[in-house]
Amino acid sequence: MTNAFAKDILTGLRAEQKHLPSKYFYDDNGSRIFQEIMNMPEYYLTDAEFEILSLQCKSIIDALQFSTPFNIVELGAGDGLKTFKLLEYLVKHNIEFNYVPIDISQEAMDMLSKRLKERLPGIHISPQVGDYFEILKKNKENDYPSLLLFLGSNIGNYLDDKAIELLQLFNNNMKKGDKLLIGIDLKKNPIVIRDAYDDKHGITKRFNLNLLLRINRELNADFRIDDFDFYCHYNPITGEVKSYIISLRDQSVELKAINETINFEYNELIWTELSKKYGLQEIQELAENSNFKLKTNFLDCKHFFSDSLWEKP
Ligand code: AVJ
Repeated sequence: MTNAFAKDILTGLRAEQKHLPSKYFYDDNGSRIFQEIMNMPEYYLTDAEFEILSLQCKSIIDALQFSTPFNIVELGAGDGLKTFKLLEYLVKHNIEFNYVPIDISQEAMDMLSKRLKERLPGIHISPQVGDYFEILKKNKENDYPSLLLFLGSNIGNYLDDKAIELLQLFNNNMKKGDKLLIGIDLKKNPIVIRDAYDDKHGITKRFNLNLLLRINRELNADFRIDDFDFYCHYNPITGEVKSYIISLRDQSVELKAINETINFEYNELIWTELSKKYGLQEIQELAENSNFKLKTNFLDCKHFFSDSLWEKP
């Protein structure tokens, strides 16, 4: 097989229970649709985390108990808007730090450093494009302490075992006393959660179906978008939002670039995403299971979201 994308898509579509990895949502179109999602009033996660980082930046920085200077390493920085208030606080109070945003998109990193240098003159910023762990490994050799940021509830996309595996990898690439601030969406009234993912304007549906358009383009496939729909379900007991694409007909799709045909039954599902919600007790367990010590959960006023501060002991 030529590339990882083709391989992952084919593995998912050939499985008994079809599935597609949500990480492939984010091509240029998908990233734009995700911006639309973040702007929806129903998608409370963005506002909740923005509130925490705006109103509690002093408490968060005090809780680090770092000597200066220190590093702030952000995994998947994107447009960096979430972090702005935190960075602004540090610059305004002349606290010395180096900001290291990491993302897979060179374009996003160029935009981010340009905008930050304009809005926060004097900021030290060293953007990095590429593999998280390569960059974290290098950062471990750095003499100064580091705060890792893994925001936006991105951890919610990982099944339990995978989440622990990822967090242990972060842990292995940190120094004793380094901190991780991790954004985690909390269990809450299930209606609120359902409305955030099953929005009535169909933006989340477009976000999911865009993955089929990406497969059409990159693997020369012939998915007919109108013959598929979107379904998602929140289970308030497990905290799992699961998203699916439904085949509205018995049909077959050709992936011409790799010479494959996939058959879909009437009403067959393709699982596309997990967005897990946690209780506070589960956050404690997640921290322990990945060898961290939980210091503080910083919650928004509605208690919808936590930016949880963990230490490597
Ligand atoms: C970017 C993974 C945090 O799961 O809430 C938004 C992506 N999916 N609406 C999430 C998403 C559907 C989002 N994360």
